[in-house]
Amino acid sequence: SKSIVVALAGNPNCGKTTVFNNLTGARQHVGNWPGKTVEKKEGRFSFGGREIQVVDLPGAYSLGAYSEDEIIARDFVLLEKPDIVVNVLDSTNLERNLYLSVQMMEMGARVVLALNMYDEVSAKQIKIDTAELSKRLDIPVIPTTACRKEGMKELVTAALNQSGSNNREPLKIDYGREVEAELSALAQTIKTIPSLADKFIPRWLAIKILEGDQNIWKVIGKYGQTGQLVAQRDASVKRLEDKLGEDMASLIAARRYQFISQVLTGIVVKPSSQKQSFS
Ligand code: GDP
Ligand code: K
Ligand code: MG
Repeated sequence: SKSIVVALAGNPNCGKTTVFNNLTGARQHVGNWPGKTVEKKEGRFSFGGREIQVVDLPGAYSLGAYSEDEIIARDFVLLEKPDIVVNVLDSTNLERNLYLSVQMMEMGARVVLALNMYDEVSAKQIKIDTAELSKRLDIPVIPTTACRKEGMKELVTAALNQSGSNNREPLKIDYGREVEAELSALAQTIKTIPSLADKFIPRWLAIKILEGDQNIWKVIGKYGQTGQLVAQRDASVKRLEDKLGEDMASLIAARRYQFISQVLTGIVVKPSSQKQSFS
């Protein structure tokens, strides 16, 4: 059977390469991303009779087109469609790290969360209800301490289980009534362009277009005509910005953070809230 492709994604310095090294050991190949100077690390390992190919993606805080690293990470998940994205997070900073996660979930990727740096969470006596987080996001959440090789087996097991599951529904964040109406209309147009609708989640593409991600037009241009979409987008943005008085990129980012904040409510318990008395 063909090997399973696992992409490691996450913010810079969250422990992706440490996880990559733990999994692949000496079975690594280091090269460059095609046409880029950014290093590409690939490796292989087998687990439970399955052959797994791992790609260590460049660090990214978001999937906008703010850096070459983000574009490489986004294009790999979007266009190469790995079977699984193992999203490595710094558990001490979940709010910020989940910003990337929710975008990959909106894109329709099959995501497994590795809550890495879990040793630091434990050392600070912080408690994270990983089971509840998993339930709320409807994806596996595995605590890991990659520098001690802890949680690796559980992580790979969760990834393999997910790779065999049915296609998942992309995450839907509620962007508010007015934005949702324009998103539906844009997604509707995208659905009439088969070369785009076959390749991308229409709603995700509509969000990127409304966000004003300039790089996305290059991606779209490879698969379909952009003329009609550009005109519709301009009209949509004008209507929304007149009505809401806020630029779309800021509004969409704020809604994502609001969603994350709701998801994390009651999940992370810091020791300051467990008062002690020494009298
Ligand atoms: P990357 O930028 O995401 O590839 O992160 P690296 O794998 O290069 O790790 C960044 C730093 O974090 C290195 O110094 C690692 O040794 C360290 N690190 C990785 N995993 C853990 C962990 O679970 N706990 C702690 N405390 N440090 C870790
Ligand atoms: K690093
Ligand atoms: Mg790295």
